[in-house]
Amino acid sequence: MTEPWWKKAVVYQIYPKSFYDTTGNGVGDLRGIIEKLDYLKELGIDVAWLTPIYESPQKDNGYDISDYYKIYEQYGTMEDFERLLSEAHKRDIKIIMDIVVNHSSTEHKWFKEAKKSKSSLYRDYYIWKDPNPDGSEPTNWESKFGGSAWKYDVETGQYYLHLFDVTQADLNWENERLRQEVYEMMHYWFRKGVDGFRLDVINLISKDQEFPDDDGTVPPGDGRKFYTDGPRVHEFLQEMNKEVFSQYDAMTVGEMSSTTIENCIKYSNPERNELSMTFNFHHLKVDYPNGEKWSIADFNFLALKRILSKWQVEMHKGGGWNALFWCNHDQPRIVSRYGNDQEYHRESAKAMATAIHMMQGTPYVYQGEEIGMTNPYFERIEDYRDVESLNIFKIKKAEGVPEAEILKILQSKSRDNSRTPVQWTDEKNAGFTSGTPWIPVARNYVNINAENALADHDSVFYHYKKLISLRKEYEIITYGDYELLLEDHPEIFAYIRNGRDEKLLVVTNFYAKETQFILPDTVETDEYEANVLLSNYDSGKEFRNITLRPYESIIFHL
Ligand code: TEU
Repeated sequence: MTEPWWKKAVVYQIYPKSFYDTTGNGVGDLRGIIEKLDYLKELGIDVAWLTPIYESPQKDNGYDISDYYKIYEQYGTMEDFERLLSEAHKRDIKIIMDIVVNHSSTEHKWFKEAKKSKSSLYRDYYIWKDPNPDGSEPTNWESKFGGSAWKYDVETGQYYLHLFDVTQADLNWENERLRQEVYEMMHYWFRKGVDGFRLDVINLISKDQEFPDDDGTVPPGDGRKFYTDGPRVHEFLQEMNKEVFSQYDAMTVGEMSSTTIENCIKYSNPERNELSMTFNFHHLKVDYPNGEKWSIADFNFLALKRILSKWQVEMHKGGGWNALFWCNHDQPRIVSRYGNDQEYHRESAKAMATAIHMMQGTPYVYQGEEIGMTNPYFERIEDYRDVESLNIFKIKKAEGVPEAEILKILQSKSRDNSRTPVQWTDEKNAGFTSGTPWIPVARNYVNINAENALADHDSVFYHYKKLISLRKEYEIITYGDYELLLEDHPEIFAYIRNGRDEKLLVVTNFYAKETQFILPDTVETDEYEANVLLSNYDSGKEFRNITLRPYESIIFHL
């Protein structure tokens, strides 16, 4: 059986709002993406994932969809989208769309109809519950954006569920008609020629119909809610695969909020006919002390290595497939988070990339990551746009937390850290727009921008380009098994990828100080010199005992 095309693909995530604006309205658009397709081709990526571009009131920047069949007017027209698809395909770049079917916007016609009356044909497309006898919310569930997950509707005297913002009403997947509407919509986009979907919080769509209170038994550790990976989630995904995905040569990736390895093996093992692969976030919570995102803490390096390695080994063993990533539109920039965005900016940006790109799975590059874009370090709450960040600011302020302290936390953890405009040039607004950008540009765009990167062959850009090309050249990156080395070393992340008659030794110093790498005796090799496939310094061929410079990262081929 031929292997699916996406096992060797590298995906580039585009957050259209911040990618490139061609109209001067300060918001990125589809024509802007078309203009940058040659840049993406130069990088060598195979797939572009567009975060939601559908009609939306933009309360959550498009993750609140009010019409699944229309393009958000500030991004352009359906003709623009069809041209984008055609121009991307001409360059052998596939396009996957972001689909949000755990919830819709409360501006969606389904919800507007549902809200009118309990007997509405659309009422059961959503989750409505009577108040408790004392008038309180049906359960003690909390929204992931803070506050209760229930909103009372005076007109019909019931609450509706919203696991995210109050304007994002959860859809009722128990309703078969709703499910068929979703499948028909997916066919619509496949018939247009899209190559797959990223499915937003898809492991939340099945709720326990008893609607039990959260009794706190689920450890708070990683923000896991007991409504995660619900009772019928695999059944629904197998139905979705049978009704839709199985009819196309599609790539599908599920965003799995606070899930488990066992579930991700089930979601992505091809024998189960659910999804191609899964995003999990455990490696991006090692700077959440006691699972608390809204705090400031150094990342736990040993936990990071342990988690990434556990997922590599278990998913390989279970026949699952990982999406590999450091960044996305919800996460801070990795060079500011686990790297060093000051003295060792370039070395650490390259080191982070190498560490994750040589693993087994499909790598994702988030817009701007390929040039080492950093967090913007906003100093005023007025610069923030993210609904989650603004909600948290209000909640913490009401708790009496000093504003300066909240701003420090947002500088570290806000989703806006990754949503500032892509830095194309050192011109005004980083060449992103001729107007006023919807969110401020990070001040370091004068040095960190794509134009400079393309002109500098030692830039982060060309390091990513090389990593992407290595994946095409060396089968071992796709199929080799994985073994963590030096598990307890306080600075070094080292692993081996074992092929039939070859090895890849990937060694990274995660800190700004020299450290000694000594190859463990457990690694069987007769070689004393290795080929260096890629390094962020001028590393030599010696690999058994080497002094690693700050953030030195080397790929040895044995
Ligand atoms: O994210 C799911 C989600 O929970 C993340 O937003 C993140 O875990 C959250 O910030 C917790 O701190 C998806 C989308 O990626 C995100 O942009 C949307 O806001 C969210 O779903 C709702 O659609």
